Amino acid sequence: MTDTIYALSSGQSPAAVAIIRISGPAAASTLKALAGRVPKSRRATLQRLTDPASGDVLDHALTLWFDGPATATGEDLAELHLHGGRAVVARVLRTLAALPGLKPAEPGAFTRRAFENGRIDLAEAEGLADLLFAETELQRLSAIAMAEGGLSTQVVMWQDKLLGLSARTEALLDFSDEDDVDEDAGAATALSAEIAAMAAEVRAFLARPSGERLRDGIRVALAGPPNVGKSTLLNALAGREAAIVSPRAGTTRDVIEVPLALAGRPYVFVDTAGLHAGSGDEIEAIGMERARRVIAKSDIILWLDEQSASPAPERTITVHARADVAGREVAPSSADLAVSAATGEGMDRLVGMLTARADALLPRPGELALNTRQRDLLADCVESLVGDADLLITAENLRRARGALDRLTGRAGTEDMLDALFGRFCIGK
Ligand SMILES: Nc1nc2c(ncn2[C@@H]2O[C@H](COP(=O)(O)OP(=O)(O)OP(=O)(O)O)[C@@H](O)[C@H]2O)c(=O)[nH]1
Ligand SMILES: [Mg+2]
Repeated sequence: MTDTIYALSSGQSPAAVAIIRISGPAAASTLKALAGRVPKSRRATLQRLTDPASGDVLDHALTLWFDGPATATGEDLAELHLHGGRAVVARVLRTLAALPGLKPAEPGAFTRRAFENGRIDLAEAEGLADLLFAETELQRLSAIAMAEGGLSTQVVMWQDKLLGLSARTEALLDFSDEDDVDEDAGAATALSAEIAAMAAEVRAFLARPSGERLRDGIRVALAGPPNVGKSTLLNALAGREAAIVSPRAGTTRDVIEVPLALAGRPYVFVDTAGLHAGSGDEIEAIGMERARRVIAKSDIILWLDEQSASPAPERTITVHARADVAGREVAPSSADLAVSAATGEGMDRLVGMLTARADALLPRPGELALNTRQRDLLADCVESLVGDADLLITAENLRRARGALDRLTGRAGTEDMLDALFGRFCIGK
């Protein structure tokens, strides 16, 4: 028998309203114990909640009752909309803890139950998780596409197609006509062509920008020689003193990461130690080594040096910094733009250039973006989508491709169905 779980589902108190959710078989008896009766399903009801042990009044709350299984968790579900004071919430949680069959929910337990009860699949659960952590509008749009089942719908279509291809392979195997080898070979070739077409379709989906950049931010390195204004530029972009700035060369030694949204795009700016040829001291050498690693891993490099070329020109915006300083008013042609963190000159243009580069790396608004897990499984699927002259091998390849798609949604539906289907009878026999 499953436990009934409960948790504060709204933000931290104090707040105007606090929502406690209760999901599981004892949700109805819990509501009855607290409010005297279970209100009408799906109708907000004002009820007086009391502690059944002491008779103390807990709160006058709006209660909601959803009878399962057509609920968010797939179970009976109750919501208590309490006054959001700390003591109110603490006392109600304590009262719930004392009731039989109830236990506090682990993180994600409500969503987990929704998955286990078939209300959502894995890809949708991942979308929900992203939605909760979305900080920019772009992240929200992509997460909602995933949570609404955008990827799942696509996967179901591929699963259907694969099932059809599998069934045809099995049929060819069973009906293979030893007298007409040519006809069999022709059918196998046609099948292979269709499998290749499907592989191309999945591969095209894989070519989309990844969801990680959208979720974690585009990594932008601030790099170049010492004392050119890297940290000052970071602070100007961030609008706060994130990094120490000083007239001394070699001020920044370690790597400083600052997550930042600019023009609605998520970034992580990474300030680095100035690079120079001199030996310097040991700590400086370590700092430079770290800077090189940051540069290697960055999506975009803001290279604050027009004398030397960036180590990765294709990912670089060359910045002529400190453009307000006497003698630096004119940017050399090697620079993409001139900026001054002191006067703000060129800052809008810099953000514009970053936005253009970011948009090439990020999914379009509302476009589905795959995370690493989904990407790996789709890659497995593509790898298995190969037709072979030996139909037994083709059948096995298709089975593996189906397995990858099943793992993507966390549902082994098609595999179960095929086992049942092909286990019961054999075509042609
Ligand atoms: N006038 C003017 N001075 C600037 C500007 N940007 C930076 N500076 C000055 O240049 C000096 C070096 O700036 P930093 O931001 O510390 O340079 P950095 O590249 O981070 O230096 P390291 O960390 O030592 O490699 C400081 O004295 C800053 O005040 C600017 O846009 N205008
Ligand atoms: Mg610095």
